[in-house]
Order: sequence, then C-alpha cells, then structure tokens
Amino acid sequence: MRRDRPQTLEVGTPRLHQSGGLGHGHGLASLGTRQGPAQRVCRRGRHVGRLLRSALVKVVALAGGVGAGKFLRGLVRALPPADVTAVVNTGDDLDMHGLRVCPDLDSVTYWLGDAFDRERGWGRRDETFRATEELRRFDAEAAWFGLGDLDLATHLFRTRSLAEGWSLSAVTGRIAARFAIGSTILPMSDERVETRLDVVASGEQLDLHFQDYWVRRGGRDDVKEIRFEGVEAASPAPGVRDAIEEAEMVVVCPSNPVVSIGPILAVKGIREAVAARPVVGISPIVGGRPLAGMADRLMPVVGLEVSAVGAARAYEDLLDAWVIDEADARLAGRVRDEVGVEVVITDTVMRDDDVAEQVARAALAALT
Ligand code: FO1
Repeated sequence: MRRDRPQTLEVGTPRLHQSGGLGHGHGLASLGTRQGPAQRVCRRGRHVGRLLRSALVKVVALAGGVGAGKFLRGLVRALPPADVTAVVNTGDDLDMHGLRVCPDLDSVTYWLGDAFDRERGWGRRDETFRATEELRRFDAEAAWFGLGDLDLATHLFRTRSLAEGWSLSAVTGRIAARFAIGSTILPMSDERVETRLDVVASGEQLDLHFQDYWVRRGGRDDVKEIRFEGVEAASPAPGVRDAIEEAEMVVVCPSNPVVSIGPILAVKGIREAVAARPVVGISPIVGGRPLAGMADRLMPVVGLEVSAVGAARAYEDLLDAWVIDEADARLAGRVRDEVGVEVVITDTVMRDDDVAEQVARAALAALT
C-alpha cells in the first residue's frame, strides 16, 4: 500500500484529446486535474513522469481477451506500437479436434491486427462457420466450440508449427507477423497451464476445463474452486521477464482478474517482476458488472467483491493507480482508502478506438 495520500484525477475526454500524442510530443505531461497539476509519486517513490517524457516509453500490458484487445488498440494509438508488449493469458487454451486453440492470444492478435469481430466478441470479422456446421452434421455434440473457417487457419498453422518444434511464443510471433502487428505479443508461458473449475451441477461435483464451464455449459454451474493446473511447473515465456524488467510501467488491462490476469500473475517470477515496476490498472467492472465475460460469477469464488473496488483488491500489492469508470466515481474514496492507490475517473466503456485511446492516455497519465 502507498504511504502518501493518493489523489483522485477526474479525466475528461476533450481534455485528453487535447493532450496530443505520447509517442513523440508527450503531451500527457500537460494533463490537468481538478486539483491542478498533480505531483504523482508512485509506490516506491519513482517519478515515472520523467521517464514518460523521455524518448523511449516501454510498456508491458497484462492481457486477457476482449477487454484487453479493445484497450490495446487504444494503447498502440497512444504509444508507438513497438514500445508495447502484451503478456497474454493462456490458461483458457484447449485442444479441439486435435488443434491447439489459444483464445486470448487470438483475441489480442485479431484486435491488434484489425481482424476482430466486435459484435460477436470473439473470433474474426467477416467469418463463416461452414466447417463447424458440417462437423455438426457428423456429430452435433462435438461441435460445441465454434471454430470459424478463417480462424481455423490460425489453429492449423499453430498446431503444425508446434508439432514441428516451434515454441508457443515463437509461433505467436509468426502469427502476429501475418497480421502486421507492430507490438510484441507473448504468451505468459510456453508450457501448458490449464484453468480448471470445480463446480457443483445438480448435486454432482465436476472438474471442468474453463471452456467447458463457459462455452459448453453456459457458465451456469455453481463454482466452488478455481485452479491453474500446471502453473507451479511453468516458467515465463522467453522475453516476458526481460520485457517487464525493461518496462517503464506495467498496465493491467480491463480483463477478468481471476481467470485472465490471475493465471499470468501465478506463473513463477511474474508477480515479483511486476511488483518491482510502476503499475496502473483499468477496472473491468463498471457499475457492479463486467462489460464482458463472467467476472461477476468468479470474483466472489475467490472472495472479491464484484465492483471496481473488488477488482483493485485483486492487485492491491501491485498497483500504484487504478482507472475507474465515471459510473463508479462514488467508489473513488473506497479505492483510495481500502486499496491505497491513486484513482483516475474517466469513461472506460470502449465503444470505439477513440474511447480506447482516451482510456490508454488516462492510464499512462496516472503515473506521469
Ligand atoms: N466463445 C463462445 O462463447 N462460443 C464459442 O463457440 C467460442 C469459440 C471460440 C473459438 C476460438 C476462440 O479463440 C475463442 C472462442 N470463444 C468462444 C471465446 C472464448 O471461449 C472465451 O470468450 C475466452 O476464452 C475468454 O477470454
């Protein structure tokens, strides 16, 4: 917890748009606050503002799926894409019809590669599902996980490359290159980690893969426990630790704190590396509900309140600043008092890339 009293920054969209680009002009330094220019000193007394005004601003973003994808599109408008490294959850990964599917890696890749389907919330834009429909005719049960025809090419390429001996991080880089992505996308680990849930369904105890819980069974089961199987043996993927150690700041994307960011921080050494950097996060909970996904069902399982305060608590040993939505402005005092971090209030509902950029600038400015 911070010892100095944090300030609440109320950030309005127009002012942020006036602040100019961070990449070269570094206009974030001119961001005003209600209380006048804030002196922002983070947990360990580091003055990040100086760093942000320097030529190189390297940022690591811890990322899950859709919320992270939207945010990252804004981040690469606020910073040169090459200065951004996304470290992505792989706990949701599964083998489907013999193919390795990595939903969060693919989400981040498709969002940054401008190939994402904003309406569906997963998979590629202009997608067709002819192969899955045909598979359903063979075996209706087997086609519960919808693999689009374009998306299938990603999984075929990944699976073949892994079989040839490429590591997951190397294949992820090759897939990112296909989408001409200027940022680095890294899996949290090259080793398998599997998010599994112990649930009770009709009085029966079941041990489910995350995708079985969420997609196959519709997230309706009563969850008793969440585990990241294999995480004790997993090491950070090559480049992850270096990227964090070299980063001016770490941004925790507005992703599920339990099953998206939780697995990343559980890989050995990652939490410690992040704790040594200035950290800002964006709340995935707005008005007491997640904007996407099932955080409202899973946060209580690990004792977290479903609110912008509860989500901040998931990272209370790491955070210097927390960005919350205007709808949660009344919670700013609780975040300051109970979590002990600086609070930024802004519109965080990323309807488009302009809002995402404004959220990214607000997050970066929180540590300047
Ligand atoms: N989500 C669904 O709700 N139904 C699906 O059939 C489905 C297929 C799918 C295929 C590839 C992929 O990368 C993601 C897919 N998702 C699907 C999304 C995914 O299950 C989750 O939303 C993420 O794992 C949570 O981050």
